[in-house]
Amino acid sequence: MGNILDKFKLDGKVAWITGASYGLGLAYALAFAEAGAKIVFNDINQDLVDKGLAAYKEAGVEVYGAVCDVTNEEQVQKFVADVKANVGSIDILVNNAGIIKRIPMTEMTLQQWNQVIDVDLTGPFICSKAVLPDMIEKQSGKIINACSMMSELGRETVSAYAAAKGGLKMLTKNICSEYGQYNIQCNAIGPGYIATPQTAPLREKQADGSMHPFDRFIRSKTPAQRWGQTEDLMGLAVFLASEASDFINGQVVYIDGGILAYIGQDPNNLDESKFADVD
Ligand code: NAP
Ligand code: GCO
Repeated sequence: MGNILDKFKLDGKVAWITGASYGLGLAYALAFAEAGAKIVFNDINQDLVDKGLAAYKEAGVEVYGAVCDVTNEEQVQKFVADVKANVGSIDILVNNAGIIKRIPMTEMTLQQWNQVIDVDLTGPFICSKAVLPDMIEKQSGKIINACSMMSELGRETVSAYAAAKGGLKMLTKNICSEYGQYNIQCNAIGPGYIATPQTAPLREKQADGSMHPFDRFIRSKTPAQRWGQTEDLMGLAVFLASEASDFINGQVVYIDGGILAYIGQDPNNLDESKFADVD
């Protein structure tokens, strides 16, 4: 047996990370590139794709990027065909693109509900369906879904998001069940509360300069007493994308600083002086 670290290498693999202009998707892509993969990404509009291209260029990573709405099957099929023609067939898919709408359920419109379900649950269905045929033909493939604390827990105002992420957990298990026979592994990353633009509203300082109540609350529910950083997730992403995880399938791996293991403490007991600014 060679060096065990060779099992974590992604050399020669084509990795597609959806919605990867910034945030967690960008972090996954940079980690995959460092592990040897060729990176392809999409985002919802050209401005975001350009933002992503600039970020990858600054990081010294050559990528293929294009506009593609993950809820539009025609755009997704074309994106996958263009990638196959220009880069190669996709070996690794990270269904990262996602949105959230924080609205009390009784005030949420059906359109708002459908928008979240379409991106966060139907999008991964569309993208996975587009890459599976080549993975089946190659008898090899990795699909990694972006689950969440809300794949296990509910909270006020995120009904559509929790329903989508709960459904995504089961889609992960079903892709495993249906395509594991072709040496295709479908797992999910379940991040805790990570400091990205998506969670920025939950960390904004109050007018008087004090912590956002939700910031204090989440720290009281997290043994690490901190928000996750995108860097915290990179190692797990590479692991799930590599041959090191070939016998792991249908799992959601939670990377949450201990939230799901901990009943939490009184937020008022927290020593705020210990907290470095998150971002
Ligand atoms: P983010 O900062 O909001 O980035 C999401 C990316 O997906 C954005 O570039 C977004 O574009 C793009 N996107 C949205 N709709 C799309 C569509 N229809 N087609 C293509 N791209 C689309 O989110 P994040 O915090 O990096 O999170 C990434 C994923 O991890 C999401 O699925 C999220 O639910 C999940 N997650 C995040 C956390 C966290 O604490 N941050 C924790 C658990 C799970 P726009 O800028 O136009 O929205
Ligand atoms: C929220 C947050 C969470 C995180 C993440 C937690 O409003 O509660 O946005 O949903 O994004 O999904 O794992």
